[in-house]
Amino acid sequence: MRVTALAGGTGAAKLLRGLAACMHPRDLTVVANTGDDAEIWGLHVSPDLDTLTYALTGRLDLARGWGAADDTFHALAAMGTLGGETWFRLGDRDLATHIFRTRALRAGVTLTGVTGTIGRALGLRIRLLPMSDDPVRTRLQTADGWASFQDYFVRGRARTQVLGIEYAGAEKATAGPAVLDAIHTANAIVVCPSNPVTSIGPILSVPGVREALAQTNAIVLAVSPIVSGAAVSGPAGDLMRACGLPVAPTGVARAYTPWVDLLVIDRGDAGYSHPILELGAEPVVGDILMTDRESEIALARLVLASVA
Ligand code: FO1
Repeated sequence: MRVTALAGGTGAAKLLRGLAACMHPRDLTVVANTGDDAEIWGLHVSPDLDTLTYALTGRLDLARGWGAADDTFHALAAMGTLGGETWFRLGDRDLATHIFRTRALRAGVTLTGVTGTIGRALGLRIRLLPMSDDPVRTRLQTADGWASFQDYFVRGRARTQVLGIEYAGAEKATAGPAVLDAIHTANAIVVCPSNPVTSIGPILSVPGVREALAQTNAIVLAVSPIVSGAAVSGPAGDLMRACGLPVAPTGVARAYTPWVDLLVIDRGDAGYSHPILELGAEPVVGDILMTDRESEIALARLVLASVA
């Protein structure tokens, strides 16, 4: 079975680790969010691409959920001594990835191309595709004006109330060269339990992606990132509220209708099954919290059994 997943960073990485353990990695394509990408110290940082690459090659710092394991922060400290910016913590090992990517982009290589090169060098066995080679940037409107995602999330610690969201550049962007084909030719599409607004939303904003999801013959399954009325991690709850979506599995269903076929929800949220059906998706009830490798694999098995 060929599976194409839509993914953000940390939450997605857990399910993808499970899927990669349950199927031939060659049959797994991941379309990743690049709406969080930022320029830090003049370098192109792609947090979700790197989180997924590190997680699927055993290099992720599991405690933080981002950056490389066993990293040090000597360059960051030196930057601080110089009076440079240190609010976005780039580790020393991680820095090599950003320098390598930035040099390739400046030499004219596409983001898809350099993501493939980095993945091959690190032993990544699945196919990882940025959603677009063009800049699409998630921006959040607060009382102080518009902020980039990393300004809101890391610098501002996601504490400011969000009034609006935009995906700047989306209308002019083209989907990555293999992205639409990966949606059309898959047997199943898996929307990872990522933030519907700032992780999956940017992917959906790329022209052609929603249409491909609506037209594909693949069965489309999403896993809810909301359990018991709150996001499993991160600011998904606040951001869904800001978009007028209920912070509940029904809010996730609303974000993904009319193209989602199945929505996997937590056992404790089984009471939402009927409203989900009314929204046009079929609920699948299971244990969806991934706290260790076994639960990642168990959820991956449930996902694969549901789409089979
Ligand atoms: N998240 C933080 O909360 N603080 C950081 O200093 C930080 C640095 C960082 C460096 C590289 C990288 O790839 C990710 C990093 N993140 C950091 C994570 C991050 O930006 C977000 O988790 C994602 O954008 C959300 O998917």
